[in-house]
Amino acid sequence: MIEVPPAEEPFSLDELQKAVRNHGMPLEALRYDITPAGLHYLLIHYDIPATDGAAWRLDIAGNAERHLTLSLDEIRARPSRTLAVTMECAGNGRARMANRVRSQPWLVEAVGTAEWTGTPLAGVLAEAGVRPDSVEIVFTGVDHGIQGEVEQDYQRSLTLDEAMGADVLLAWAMNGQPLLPQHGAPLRLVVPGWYGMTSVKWLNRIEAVTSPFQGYQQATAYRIQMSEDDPGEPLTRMKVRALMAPPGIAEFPSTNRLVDAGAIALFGRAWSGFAPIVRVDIGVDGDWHQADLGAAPGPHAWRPWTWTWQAEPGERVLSCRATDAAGNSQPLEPFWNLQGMGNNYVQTVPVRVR
Ligand SMILES: Nc1nc2c(c(=O)[nH]1)N[C@H]1C(S)=C(S)[C@@H](COP(=O)(O)O)O[C@H]1N2
Ligand SMILES: [Mo]
Repeated sequence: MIEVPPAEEPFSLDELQKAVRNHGMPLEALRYDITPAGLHYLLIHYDIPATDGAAWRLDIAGNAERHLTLSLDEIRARPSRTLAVTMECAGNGRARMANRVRSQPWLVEAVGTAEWTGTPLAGVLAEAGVRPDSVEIVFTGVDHGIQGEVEQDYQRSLTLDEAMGADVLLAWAMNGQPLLPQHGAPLRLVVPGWYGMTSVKWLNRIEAVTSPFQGYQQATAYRIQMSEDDPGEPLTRMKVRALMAPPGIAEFPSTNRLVDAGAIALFGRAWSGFAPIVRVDIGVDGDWHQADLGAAPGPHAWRPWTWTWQAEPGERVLSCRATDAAGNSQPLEPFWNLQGMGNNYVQTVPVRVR
């Protein structure tokens, strides 16, 4: 059952424990095209499992001509690609929602962009001879735990069409280094454009199935539901979003920012899993100005934006709002849904100008 705390309830120790284990990307790291691995956000449901690259095997089974068992060396010997991929947690933004669910309490930092190196999943599925009447491919990680009173391996599925996409990778490297334990060593799935839950870490089993997968992380979690009885809509691709690097200097331990009056070079990044970013607007106390866009480090990665603010003394609220080529833009307020998913509301940054 999903627990919904009342509106003004303070954060619980369970939420604090989740927040310290699963850190966000400090927003000053928006300066990097590719997020250094240690600054990339992290989301782990259960425990980081013990995996040993030498003993580890990947099984490919189910509705296929051949059952394959591959070692890490055999996978690394396959054709490889490196893609810059922006990844965001579907629960990003949850913490600002009134009546929030007790889960990972993200503000807005659950994002990062890494260069993932791996072999296209499609080649491995073809080698196994996945039969065309397969409707989905199920991915299983070795991590195991309990969620919603269901004991489970971490599992997600993709339709056969999505799984055969040329850019879906079985990745063994992040930013040119072997995967770190917390990011899924020795092998993970990377599904560009989708919210992070799809990119199964510590991957050790792939199975072709002939009916839609009904596992917990697919059928119960990661859905936009309005009540417990509402089956809801599944989260898939990342909704459009822009973020701003915090201007000026920080005031520890509050989140306040202090800047000197005059020209301030604001910058940040924007992404969407649906279409390229075509526009970012910067708000100053509710007046909007169009930012300049730079080049994304790749077709699946965020696009940088810049804008020069003539800061005048006083208390100001900055914001940024992205629009993609499909015409999607961000809402100004968080919207309530049971699990607090897909909350791509506009970020606001209070700043004191002196
Ligand atoms: N096996 C496994 N894979 C997983 C998870 C997990 O808990 N277990 N978390 C998922 C979620 S919800 C997200 S947002 C991404 C986070 O990837 P990262 O920690 O490398 O940033 O991993 C996904 N893959
Ligand atoms: Mo996530």
